[in-house]
Amino acid sequence: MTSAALDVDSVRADFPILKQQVHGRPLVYLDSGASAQKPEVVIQAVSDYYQRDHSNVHRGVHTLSQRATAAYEAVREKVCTLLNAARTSEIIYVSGTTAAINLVAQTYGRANLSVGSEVLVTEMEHHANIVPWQIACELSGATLKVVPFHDNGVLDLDQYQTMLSDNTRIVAVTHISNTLGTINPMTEMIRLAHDVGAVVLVDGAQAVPHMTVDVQALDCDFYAFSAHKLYGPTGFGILYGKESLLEAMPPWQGGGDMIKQVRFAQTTYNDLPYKFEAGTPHIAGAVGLGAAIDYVSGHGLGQIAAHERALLDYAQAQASAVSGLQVFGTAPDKAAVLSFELDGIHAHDVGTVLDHEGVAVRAGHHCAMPVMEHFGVAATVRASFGMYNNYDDVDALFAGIARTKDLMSA
Ligand code: C6P
Repeated sequence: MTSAALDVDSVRADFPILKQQVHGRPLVYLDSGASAQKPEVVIQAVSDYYQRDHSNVHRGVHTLSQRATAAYEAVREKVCTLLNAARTSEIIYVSGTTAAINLVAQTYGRANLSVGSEVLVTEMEHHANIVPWQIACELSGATLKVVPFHDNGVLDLDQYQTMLSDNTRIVAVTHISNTLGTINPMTEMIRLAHDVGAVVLVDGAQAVPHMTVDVQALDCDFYAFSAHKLYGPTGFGILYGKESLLEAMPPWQGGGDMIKQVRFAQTTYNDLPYKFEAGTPHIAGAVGLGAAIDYVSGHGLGQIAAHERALLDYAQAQASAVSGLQVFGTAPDKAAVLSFELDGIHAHDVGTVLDHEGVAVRAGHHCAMPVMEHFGVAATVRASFGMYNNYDDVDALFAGIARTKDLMSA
C-alpha cells in the first residue's frame, strides 16, 4: 500500500515559531526530543478554550463548566484511538511521562514489591524511568536490575532473557531511547516478561510522536507519554494502564475528583480513570493535546515516521563523512536522533556555536547519565528531528559543525 508523502513545506508553514531568526539566522530547530514546537491549531485551541469555554471540570452545572468538561473528556476518546486502547477508563490524565511513571512506581510498585522481588530497567533509560524505581525499591526492599546495551545502542536481549526470573515483578523500559534513538523490540520483550509473570511499563515519551503505537497489539500493561513532545502543551501527559491492573491499584494522590464519598470514618474512591486524577487538572493541556492528536493523525504517523527516517539516513550519511565525529547509537532500528561528539571539542561549545548559526540542538547528558557512562563521555550533542524538519535543516547542522571545527581548531 502506498500513501502520500508528508508535505513538509505545508507542515512548516503551520508552526509560527519556525518563522523567526536566531542570531540573524533562520531558526533550525533540532531539539524536538526535548520538546516539540506547536502548530497554530494547537495554540489556537488552547487560546479558544481560555477565551470561550474555561471553567473547572466535573464540578459545575453551569454552561461553561459543562463545555469545559465536554472538551476535556472528548480528548480521552482521541487518546484511546491514538493508542488503540480498549476503553477510555484506561486513559489516565497526568502531568507528563515523569508523573505517569512515578504514579505506577508509587502505587503498583509499592503494592507489589517486597524483599526478594526485582525490577528490571535498561541501561538506556531516561532518569524518569530509573529514579522512581530506585525509590520504590528502596522503600520496599526490592532489587533494581539493569539490562545492558551493546556498543551500537542495541539492547542486549540475551542478557534481558537471562535476567528475567520468577522474581521479576516489573519491567520498565523505554520504547525509544532519547539519546541513542534505539527502537526497542517491545512486542518480544513484553512477551518474555509476561512469560515470567512480570508486568511491563513502557516509557513512550519518544515513541508516540514518531510511530504508530498500539497498546493492545503490544500487550503492554502500562504506557506513558507527554503531550509536549507530540506537538501539544507542556505539563500534560497520559498514563495508559490495563483496566484490571488499575482497578486493583491503590490511589496515589488524594483530593478532589478522585473520591466518591468522604467521611472521617471512611472515604471511598472514584471509578477509573478519576481515581488517579486528584485536584483541578490541566484542562487546557488536555484540549491542546486533542488538537495535537488531530493534527498529527491528519498527517499520518506512518508518513511522519517515513519522513523522519529519510532525514536520519541523510544526516547519518553526512556524519560519516566528518572526520573526528563519533555517533553514539547506530542501531538498525532507530528513530531520528543523532547523538555525537566532535573530537576534542566539548559538547556545550558545539551547542553554543551551533546556536549562533541558528541551529538549536541539545548538549549535555540528556537526562540519561548511564548512557554517558557506558561510552565514557560527560556529554554529547544531540540533534533530534520532528515532522517539520527538512533536508535544508540537516545541511545547516553540518555547515554549523564544519564552522565549529574551524573555530575551535583555529
Ligand atoms: N526527555 C529530552 O531532552 P517529561 O519531562 O515528563 O515530559 O518526559 C520525561 C522523559 C521520559 N522518558 C524519555 C524517554 C524522555 O525522553 C523524557 C524527556 C527530554 O530527551 C527532556 S529531559
